[in-house]
Amino acid sequence: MSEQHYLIALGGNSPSDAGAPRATLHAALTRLPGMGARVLAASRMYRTPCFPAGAGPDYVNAAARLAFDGNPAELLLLLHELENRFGRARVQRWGQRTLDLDLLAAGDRILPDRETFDAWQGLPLERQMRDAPDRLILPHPRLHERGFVLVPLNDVASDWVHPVSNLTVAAMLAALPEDQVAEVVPLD
Ligand code: A4P
Ligand code: MG
Repeated sequence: MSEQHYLIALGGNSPSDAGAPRATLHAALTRLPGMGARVLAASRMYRTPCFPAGAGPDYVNAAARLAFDGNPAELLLLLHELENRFGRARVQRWGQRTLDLDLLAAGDRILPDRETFDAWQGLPLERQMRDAPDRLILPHPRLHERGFVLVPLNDVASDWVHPVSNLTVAAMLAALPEDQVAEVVPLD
């Protein structure tokens, strides 16, 4: 398979053996090339309040644009390997984590199909918090509604077009409530 372009999100809100979340995210980005994923662009690091509010410490979030010679499932496996390397324990869904790596998009592909994507995107909040998909959904069904995803993503892929809404990252970000954007604060 020829090289594909991917967008990923990075987040963490508890320390790993690499240090504080910011150091963990840096360490994860540094390891990607050795695993076959070239980092074409990496965003700034941001401090973001935990969502849902009060569920844990602030997060550090970032995003990156990657080139990878493999399919989305292969890249997700690699991301899970990295999560494991930095000691992520899946104790509670949406609980504290040392490193969360989400695949946001693979070009303009919709996976596994439009119907499944629509079902996950339309899920009410309490079901989102309870149920995790057992297969890869792309684009990530929540990316358009999260400041902690869109602000970093705008650093590296402001003109990427969402294949379902046809909106660019910049346009999705402009559609978010101002207070949600203001609470995403660059660390440097
Ligand atoms: N899966 C399906 N589609 C995808 C995809 N596009 N990317 C499957 C990654 N994984 C995908 O994910 C559960 C299952 O979803 C996986 O087995 C995979 O096959 P997970 O990473 O094990 O579980 P999770 O991290 O608890 O769920 P998820 O969906 O990644 O959680 P979210 O929605 O990312 O929420 N607040 C702030 N401020 N910043 C954050 O980064 N993150 C979360 C996690 C909550 N609050 C946050 C943040
Ligand atoms: Mg995840």
